[in-house]
Amino acid sequence: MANEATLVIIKPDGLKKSLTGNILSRLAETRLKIIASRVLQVDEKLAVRHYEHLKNEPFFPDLIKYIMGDMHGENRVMALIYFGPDAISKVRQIAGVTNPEKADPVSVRGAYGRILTTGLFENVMHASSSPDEAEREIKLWFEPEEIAYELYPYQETILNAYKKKVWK
Ligand code: DAT
Ligand code: MG
Repeated sequence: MANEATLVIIKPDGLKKSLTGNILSRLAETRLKIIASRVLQVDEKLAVRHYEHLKNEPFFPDLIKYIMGDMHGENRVMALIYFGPDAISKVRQIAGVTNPEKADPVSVRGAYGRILTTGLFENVMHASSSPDEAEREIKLWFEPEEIAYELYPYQETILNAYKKKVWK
């Protein structure tokens, strides 16, 4: 089994329902390593890029609102990278299938997800579904320096006019 990296996002409903501990405990069953984590607010640009493969779906506008936290008054998500043998399918197994009604009741989506009356699947967590998707998503959500492992090639560059926030 080859080592793989996969992106996990605990979505705003997961934070609102205080499920981060439960989900991380479930993911610990995989024996994979966490090699990055951050809590952040998702802006529209990141949301649209993350879900760009779904932009023609009727539920796309709701999906963007959902991941940005607009449906929960909760604009945080927790993003993590898990790494190890067969990481993608191990994490998808714990997550359960996309539709929470069809997901194994013991999976995270089966136990905690729901379907909104609009039809949107509110399914608590995201998990990458292929190595190519994982690489695309990880590069979208994390900088090389935020990952405690050299996953993909990077280069060093000097940015003179780079605006950076520093503590006062
Ligand atoms: P997954 O998150 O299992 O990889 P996906 O990438 O196809 O599934 O879709 C991303 C999210 O969009 C999914 O987690 C919930 C929502 N979604 C997908 N298909 C849907 C559908 N048919 N109806 C409502 N929401 C859907
Ligand atoms: Mg997907």
